[in-house]
Amino acid sequence: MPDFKRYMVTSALPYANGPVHIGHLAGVYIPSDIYVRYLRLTEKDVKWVCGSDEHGVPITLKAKKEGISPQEVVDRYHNIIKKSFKEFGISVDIYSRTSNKIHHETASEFFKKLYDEGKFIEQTTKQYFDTIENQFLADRYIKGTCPKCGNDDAYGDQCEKCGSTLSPEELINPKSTISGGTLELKDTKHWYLPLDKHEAFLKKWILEDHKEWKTNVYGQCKSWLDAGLQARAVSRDLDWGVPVPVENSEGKVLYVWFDAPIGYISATKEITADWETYWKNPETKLVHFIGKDNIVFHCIIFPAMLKAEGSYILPDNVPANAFLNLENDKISTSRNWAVWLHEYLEDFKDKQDVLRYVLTAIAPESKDSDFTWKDFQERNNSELVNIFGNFINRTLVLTKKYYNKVVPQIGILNAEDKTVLNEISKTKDTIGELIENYKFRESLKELMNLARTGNKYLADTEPWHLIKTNPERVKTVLNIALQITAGLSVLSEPFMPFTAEKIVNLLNIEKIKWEDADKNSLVPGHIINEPELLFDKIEDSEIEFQINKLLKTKEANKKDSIQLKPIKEIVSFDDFQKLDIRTATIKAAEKVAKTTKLLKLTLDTGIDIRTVVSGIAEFYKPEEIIGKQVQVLVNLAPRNLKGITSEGMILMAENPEGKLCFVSPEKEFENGSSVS
Ligand code: B3M
Ligand code: ZN
Repeated sequence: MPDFKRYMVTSALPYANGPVHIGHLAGVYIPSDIYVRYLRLTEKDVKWVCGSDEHGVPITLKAKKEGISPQEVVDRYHNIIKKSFKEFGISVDIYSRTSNKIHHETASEFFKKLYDEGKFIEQTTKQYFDTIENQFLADRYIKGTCPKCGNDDAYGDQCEKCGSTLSPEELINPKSTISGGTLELKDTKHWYLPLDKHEAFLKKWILEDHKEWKTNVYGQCKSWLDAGLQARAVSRDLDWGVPVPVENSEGKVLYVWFDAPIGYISATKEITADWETYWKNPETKLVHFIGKDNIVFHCIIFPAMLKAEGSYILPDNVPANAFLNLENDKISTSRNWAVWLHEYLEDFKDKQDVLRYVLTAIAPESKDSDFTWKDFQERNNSELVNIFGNFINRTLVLTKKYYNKVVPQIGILNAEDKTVLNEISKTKDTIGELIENYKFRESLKELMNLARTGNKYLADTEPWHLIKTNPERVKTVLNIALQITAGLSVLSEPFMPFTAEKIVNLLNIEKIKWEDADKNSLVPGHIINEPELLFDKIEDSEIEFQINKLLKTKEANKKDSIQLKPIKEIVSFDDFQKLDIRTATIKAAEKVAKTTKLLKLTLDTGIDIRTVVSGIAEFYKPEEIIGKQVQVLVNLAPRNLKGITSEGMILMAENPEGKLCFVSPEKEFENGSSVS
C-alpha cells in the first residue's frame, strides 16, 4: 500500500429536493467533518468537497408536485442545505452544485471520452411510455404491485415495503405516477456501461485488496459481485439533467448516478487548478463518505467508470453508515418525520455542538440507530453539562478564585499527577487512531473519558479543601487541570468545533495544534479570561415541546392516510324508493343494561310512538339527545336486540375512524316528513 501524501475526501451530494435533517448529519456530514477537521489539525494536505445533487427524478418529481420548474426547486433547496451545513460547522472546502456549467462540462467530457473509446454498449430496448404525458418514464415514476410481497405501492426500481430491488417490467399492473394512466412499452435507445467486463477487476480490488472495509460495505459489495454484474444504462429519457453529448440523442440526459459522482471532480476543479493531483496521483487517498443506500454506486459503478476512463485513482475507503431512525420510526421526508436542521436551530439556538455530540455518540456506524429526544436531553445534561462542562468550569472558576485568573506554577509531580498528564497524550493518540479508522463513536468516548479523568482528579485531590492545608500543592493541581483543559480545546475540535473555540477563548490562548495537545501550552503567569459556562441544562419542558411536535405530525399523517370506504354497488331508483325514511323526535333515551354501545330510544315518528335500539351509546349520552330530531328508517323489519324489539333504524353518518353522528333535518321539521 502506498504511503499517502494527501487526502481527497467527498461526502454524498444531497438531492436538492428538500431540506436536510439529523439523519443526513449523523450518517454522512458529521463523520466526514470530524475526519477532515482532524486531518487539518494534523496538518495533512486535504481537500473536501460536497454539493447539491440537482438532477434526476427526485428533483423533477418535486417540481411536478409543486407546479414549479426543476430549476426553481434546486435553487430553493440548494441554498437551504448550504446554509444548514454552514450553521452546523460542516467545514467543506466547497459546497457546489451539479447544475453548474463546470459540472455539465466535466460530466459531458467524461461521457464523451468513454463513448469515443467504445466503452459503452448502445442498445435499444422497450421501456414504459406514458401516452397521456407523452414521455418515457424513469423507474421512479412507475408504481405498481410488488411481485415479491404484494405491496400495491412499489416503485419501478424498488419496493420500500420488502426492500427488493425491482425493474419496472416486474411490477404487476404498472401505472404512471404522473398521469395515473396505464403504460405502453415502446422502443428507446440508451448507452450502457458493461459492468460485467469490470467484474473480475472489481472482485480482486474489493474482495481481496479491501478486506479492511467496514463489514456492511464489504458485505453489500460481495453480494452484488457474487450475484454477477450486468450492463447498466447510463442515460435516461428525461428533459432535466446533463444532455447526452452525442449526436441523435435529443430528449436524453445522463443518468443522475452517472453525473452526480463526477460532481466530486467538478467541485474539486472549482477549488484548485491542481485538481488532477487529487484525483489521479496514486499517492492521494480518496475517501467517500456516504449512506448505506449509496454503497453500490460508490463501490462498484463509480469505480468502474473511473477505471474505464483510465486516468483516475480509486477510493481507498468508503465508510458508509447505516440509517438513523427518529423515535423508533424511519425518518421520512414525505411523512415529515424528521428533525430538520433549520428548525432545530430555531428551538435550540447556539446548541449546534449538542446535536453534533449526540449524533456522533449514537451514529449508525455499524447498524441503524435511534434518536430520541429523551436521550438527547440525558446526554446533554449528564454528559456535556455534568462531565465536560463541569470539569472545565470548575477549573476556570478555581483559577479565578485562588489566583485571580493567573496560571499557577507547577510543582513536584506525584504518581497521580503523572498518570493524569499521561492521559492527555494517550487520549490524543487513541482519538487520532480511531478517527483514522472511521470509528467516530469510540473516539468521542475517549474525549469524554479525558474530561472524566479531569473531573475525577479534582474530586480526588479536593483543591477546595487543600487550599487551607497545602496551598502550594493546589497550584500544581490547578496547573494540571488547566493543561487538561487546554488539551480538550484541541481534541474536542473535530467533534464540537464551536465549543473548542469557546475553550480557546476562555483560556485566552492561540489555537493549539493537535500535535501539541499534550505539550503544556499554558505558561505560568499567563492570564485566562472570565469563566463562562460551556453548556446548560435542557429542561423537561423543552423536550416535551419537541415530542409534542412529533405527536402532531403523527396525528396529521394518520389523517392523511385515512381511507374512505369505496362506493357500494349501484342500486336502482326503485330499490331506493322502497326505503321509508321519516323525520322523528327522540322522546326518551336510556342505556340498555349490560351493553356499552346500545341506547333504547322512544321516538315520535309523527305516525306512531315506537321503540328503536341504536348503537350510539359511545357517542351520545341519553340525556343530551332527548328532544333531538333524527331520520328513521321506519319500514325496516323489527329485530330483537337484547330482549327489546327494535322497530326501525336511525340514520347515522359514520366517518373513516368509525365515529357516528346523527343525520338530522337542517331545521325543525314536522315529524313524519318523508325523505325522498
Ligand atoms: N444524491 C443520493 C442520496 O442522497 C445522492 C447521492 C449522490 S452522491 C454522488 O441518497
Ligand atoms: Zn415488496
